[in-house]
Amino acid sequence: MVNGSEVITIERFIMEQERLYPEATGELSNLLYDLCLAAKIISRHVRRAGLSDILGAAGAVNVSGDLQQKLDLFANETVRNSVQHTGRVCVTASEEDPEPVPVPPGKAAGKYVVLYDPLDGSMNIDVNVSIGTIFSIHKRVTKKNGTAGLADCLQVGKKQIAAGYILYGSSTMLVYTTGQGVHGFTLDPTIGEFLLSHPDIRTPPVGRYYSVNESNWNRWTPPVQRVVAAFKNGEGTVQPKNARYIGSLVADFHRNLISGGIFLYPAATNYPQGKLRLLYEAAPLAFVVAQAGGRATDGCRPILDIVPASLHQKTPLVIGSKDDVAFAARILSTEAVVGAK
Ligand code: AHM
Ligand code: MG
Repeated sequence: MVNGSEVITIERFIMEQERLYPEATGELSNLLYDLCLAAKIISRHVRRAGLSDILGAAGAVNVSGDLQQKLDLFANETVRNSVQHTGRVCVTASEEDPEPVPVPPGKAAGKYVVLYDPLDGSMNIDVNVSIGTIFSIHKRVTKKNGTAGLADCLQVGKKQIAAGYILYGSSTMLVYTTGQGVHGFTLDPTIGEFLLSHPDIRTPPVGRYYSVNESNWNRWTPPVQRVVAAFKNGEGTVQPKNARYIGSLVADFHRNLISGGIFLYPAATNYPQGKLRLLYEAAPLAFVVAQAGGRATDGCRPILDIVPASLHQKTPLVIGSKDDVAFAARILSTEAVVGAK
């Protein structure tokens, strides 16, 4: 925790982590700083959202059919511009771009791939509720001398090099992992620095909360209904939990990460593959939660084991405290098989 004058900036923290790896070139550290810069710029805009003419829909519809908000577009460009011109990244892919965006010809292409959801929970922008940015970093897999593209983006979650999110909540926080635990930083707006506030986050094995959009009840399969009913009313060793649902994945996930809980966005008749996207929502948060001692599944497989087939692929998502996710996975995988017979 930050106390008195002993503050640890994110820059110092990342540098100290890097020193643990003599072979590190510093490129990943610099890429993380690039993302910090994007976070600060987006945060500044989010904080001024009610004051400037940036509220409301931009009028376009993205590849998932959502109405794009102006802040979504701003955040999308901001992240891309922050990482694409430094020679550390070869391609980016975002919820708001239909195709991967390689670094422009003539610019140096680096060894990293950045996938991101620029502004998650965007329907909450206009009502002043927490929103976030999610990012996932992979290493390039295509040859250095060609143009990077889709093949670099379609990588299994367990190959992520780093992942994290920025939460624009009552304060702005950046939480990330490089596979060495999960660390959280809070932006001090008076000095413009992210300061270490939550070192080595561990999520409780059993959560206090369950988070799901229960208005979808009649669209769920019986196994999903049984799981949600168990978290609501208790079943066997599962104690009843408190319900909390913000409708911004980052915010719901963050609360559950810190306090313990389970977030579910299962498949439903209106979302046969689930609603959330594998590459830039589910997989990065699955990496974070795994590093904090939690779990994530689509009901049958660990999220980190799913091999993506397309850029904007959706997945059912059950994520959070490990015992709660294990309970859900047990019912979802066995009852789904019984139901299919
Ligand atoms: P998006 O805002 O990036 O499109 O993300 C989708 C959001 C998630 O943040 C959230 O968990 C979910 O959609 C809420 O969906 P619903 O309104 O169906 O409960
Ligand atoms: Mg999203």
